[in-house]
Amino acid sequence: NSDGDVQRDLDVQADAILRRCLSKVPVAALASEEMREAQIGDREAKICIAIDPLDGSSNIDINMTVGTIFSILPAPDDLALAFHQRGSAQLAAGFVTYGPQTSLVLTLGEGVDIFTLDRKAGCFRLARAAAQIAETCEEFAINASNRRHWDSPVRAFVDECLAGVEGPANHNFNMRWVGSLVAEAYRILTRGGVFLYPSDARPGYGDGRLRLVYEAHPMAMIIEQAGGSATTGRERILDLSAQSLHQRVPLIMGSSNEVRRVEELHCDPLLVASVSAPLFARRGFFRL
Ligand code: AFP
Repeated sequence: NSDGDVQRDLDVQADAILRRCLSKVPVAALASEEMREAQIGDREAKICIAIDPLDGSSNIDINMTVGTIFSILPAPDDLALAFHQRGSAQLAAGFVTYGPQTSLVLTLGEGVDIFTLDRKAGCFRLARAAAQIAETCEEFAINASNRRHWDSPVRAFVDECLAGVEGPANHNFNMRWVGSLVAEAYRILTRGGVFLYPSDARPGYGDGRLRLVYEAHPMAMIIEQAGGSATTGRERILDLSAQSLHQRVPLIMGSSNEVRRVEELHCDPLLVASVSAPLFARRGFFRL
């Protein structure tokens, strides 16, 4: 696509299906991961929509859960500013997972409800009302192969998770990494957890991998509406507004206690040093 991602047939087909459906309802402006620019539609309409038509599409060949993410915003007077609004301006957000169940996760700003598709009846049935994320968690999700590229606060947080009950966290963690944001988010809504896709030192990953407008903003609204938190490590995701449509942003989201710990480590270099020092001494790389 325009931002350099490998496009798969299903990415393009999902985008076409969604745009065809959305052409039948009043939408003032539509933005998609698969479109270079936003499209202006019905100028009298009251909403603008941003979509990631098929998130996780690198998992299609391995039959792993993928999904559609959407963000619904108010239509500003100047539609050129439609997708430069703060995340907190969103009217609604949601995602659909195509996995063992086809589920719709939806917030209209008053909590998060989860629906499951009933194919026979051709409708989504309410499976879980007012989903809540546990305040603390025992599961973290990060692509650990990038450890050498992370900033020290992220490395310190993951080291604390790995130290488990023997470290400052005082409890053990399990680890998951699906490579599909919608699957990670659904798991966090189901049993808590913290997801990290931070910025890292790889070329092009200075702001991480995930897009602000149609991935991080909608996910942040959902996670906060379910009692969790979503941050870059330094700033609340919903306080941010995009300068460009496909702008990337570091995303740490999930159980509020663990997200708060990541923020503490980002704001306090001395804390990072105190956490990291014992690990170095134990490993013996550097005698302190
Ligand atoms: P694709 O849509 O290209 O599969 O990317 C999915 C994604 O944006 C997000 O859903 C995953 O959490 C993340 O990428 C996985 O990225 P890595 O492959 O770098 O772990």
